[in-house]
Amino acid sequence: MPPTPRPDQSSPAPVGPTGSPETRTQDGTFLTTAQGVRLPDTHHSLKAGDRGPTLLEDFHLREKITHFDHERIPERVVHARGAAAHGTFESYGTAGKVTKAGFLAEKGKKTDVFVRFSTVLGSRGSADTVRDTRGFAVKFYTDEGTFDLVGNNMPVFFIQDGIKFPDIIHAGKPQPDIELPQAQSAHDSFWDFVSLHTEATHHVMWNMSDRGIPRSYRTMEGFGVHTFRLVASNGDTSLVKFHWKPIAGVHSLVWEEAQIAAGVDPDFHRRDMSDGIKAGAPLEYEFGIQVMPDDGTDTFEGIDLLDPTKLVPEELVPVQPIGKLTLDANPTNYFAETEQVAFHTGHLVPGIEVTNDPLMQARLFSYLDTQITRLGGPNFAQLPINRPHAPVNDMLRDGMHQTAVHTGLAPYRNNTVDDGEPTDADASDRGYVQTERVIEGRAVRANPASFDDHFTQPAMFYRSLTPVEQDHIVEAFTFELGKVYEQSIKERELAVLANVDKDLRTRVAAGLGLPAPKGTPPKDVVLSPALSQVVTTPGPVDGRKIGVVADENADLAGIDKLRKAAEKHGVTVHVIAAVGGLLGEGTHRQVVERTFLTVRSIEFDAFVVAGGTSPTTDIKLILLLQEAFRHCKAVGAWGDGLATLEAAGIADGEPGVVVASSAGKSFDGPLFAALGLHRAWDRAPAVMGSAV
Ligand code: HDD
Repeated sequence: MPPTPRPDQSSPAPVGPTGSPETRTQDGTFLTTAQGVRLPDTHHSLKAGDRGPTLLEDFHLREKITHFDHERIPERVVHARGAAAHGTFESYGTAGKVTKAGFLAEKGKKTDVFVRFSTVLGSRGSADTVRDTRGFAVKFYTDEGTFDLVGNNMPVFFIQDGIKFPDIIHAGKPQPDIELPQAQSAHDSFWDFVSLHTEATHHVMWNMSDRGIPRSYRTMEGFGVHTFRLVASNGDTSLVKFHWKPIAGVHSLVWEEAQIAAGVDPDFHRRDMSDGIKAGAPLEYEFGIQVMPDDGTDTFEGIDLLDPTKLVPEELVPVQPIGKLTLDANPTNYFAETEQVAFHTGHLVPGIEVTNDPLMQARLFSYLDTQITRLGGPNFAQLPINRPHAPVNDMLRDGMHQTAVHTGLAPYRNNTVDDGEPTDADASDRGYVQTERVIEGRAVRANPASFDDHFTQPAMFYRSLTPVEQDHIVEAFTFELGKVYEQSIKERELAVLANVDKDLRTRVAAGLGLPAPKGTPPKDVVLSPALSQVVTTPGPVDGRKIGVVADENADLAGIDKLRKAAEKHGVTVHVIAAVGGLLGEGTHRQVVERTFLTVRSIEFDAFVVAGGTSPTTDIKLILLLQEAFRHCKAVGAWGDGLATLEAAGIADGEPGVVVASSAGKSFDGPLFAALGLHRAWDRAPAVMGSAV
């Protein structure tokens, strides 16, 4: 299915003499120059004889090469690696009580969106599955102007004041001498920084948890991180935290999968998103808010709402659903859309305002500034992907890459020359009128004392997780610190962990072979079970993939039965065999999509051996099944397909192993249930070994 082209975001299109901006299709008859001159040949430069030197007069050669030389723009200084999709946000109308923002307040109102997911540290060509925070940036093209919610898949941030952002990023990016490592934090400078700046501890805990290696964008939560101020139509204000809850549930890779994927399929996440969209399984999330009173204290139940290293537990303030986001169209052109999209925390609409969070305040400066370098000047809002869908009537003029041909004589206010227009919009005209707030105080470079508690919430996070999730955190810390050269940095980080949790410190220290330092971890921490992502009842399986192992003797009709049932659940089924080509003939003929040589277990969420498949001792297949089993994925077989599982040492009766005598409901039901649990974690102690 070809990607659905989206409208060209053309509402207030900069109109040129020849009309509105064009979507350049590549299906015209003749190749032309950029000036529209038809070309006879683009394979041979103009030369003095077929063995002679090239002539400077070859304007086509010079235009083609010059343009090519300038094809790259500076990559984003952070979040360079990203993938995006178009979609729609539909409001439930439930936020109408707390905000006048039309796209949230009006029930059923639909708003176009463009969402870009990203990693933070890696460059544009780095792998998707590295351990890192993921960006979750949403551009809402509302009819009151564009609102950007530039969030992450973790609810807290490394630092409390934006002035430290260059420092944490310099520490996290590859070393300046030999530029390594790429796209990850397992190096001395990162751990040096975070062990010295203990406010980073909470975010580091999230990074070292399974949240740092999401299964897909579809199974990733999103957070606005900061506290925002919402303004209702009667002027009442409240403080909120924004959340994106994936309908498919929150799920992650296991670390070994993430590492394998980085080599086998560095595009793992972007491929998953675009394949899913093409297969008709859109990515879906519920938008939600936690609402706290705006009582002038900027705190709630002892939590400083201006401190971006703190979250508000959902048990304390439940997330209220206010709308649904559906991503159902891939970009038409990566560069034009995904690369050139410009997010800015200052793109706000009436009804949504900022708070004094010092991280947020710095961001309000940084995003606009960075686009000017990245996109070559101040007119980036005229790029099709950045054009608001609300009418634009600004007085911004000229500048690099000006594509609008503005009319009028008076780009200033007040004027009489252009009949006094444009005019000011007050709140009743849906103008953005900032809510008055009292700001007074001494100019100081200081944090409030409440910012000093760096350990209670990291302890809450660790202790609220299940044992298997805690094991993963221990392993991640041990892995990352194990890559650090400087002993003193490892010891300092262990001292930090000693102030979070005794068990965590002891196990990581044991893994590193270092003494466990003393600390004062917080006691009596109130837990938040909502932080765990392990599910005990099956969730949705849309977008998941099942690999079916088969050969020419396999029950091909059974594979079709499974495929039919899978389609109803938004799941795709792919046949894997020893060699490529077709299996069988007639209606149940199967196309082999992967061979034992081209498949890796990370591609699939479950593996099944079709009945009738002859048992094989092919080592590649055995390793494939064992790998899936080791990663706690659902595996299964019907009929005598079981023999192949047994050859790989996988027995009927193990957790997450689905076996039935034939294809059909008795097999599909338990298989989709196992898939809906994401992993058979009960198997973990036996197959993954215990963490330290
Ligand atoms: Fe940032 C990009 C998220 C703090 C400065 N940031 C960027 C993107 C995301 C975030 C998702 C990628 C947007 C895209 O897809 O184009 N950033 C966050 C979150 C933060 C945060 C959730 C903390 C809560 N960022 C932050 C601070 C600063 C920046 C404190 C600077 C003071 N961020 C930038 C930037 C980037 C950026 C340098 C790089 C490219 C861009 O903006 O457009 O301006």
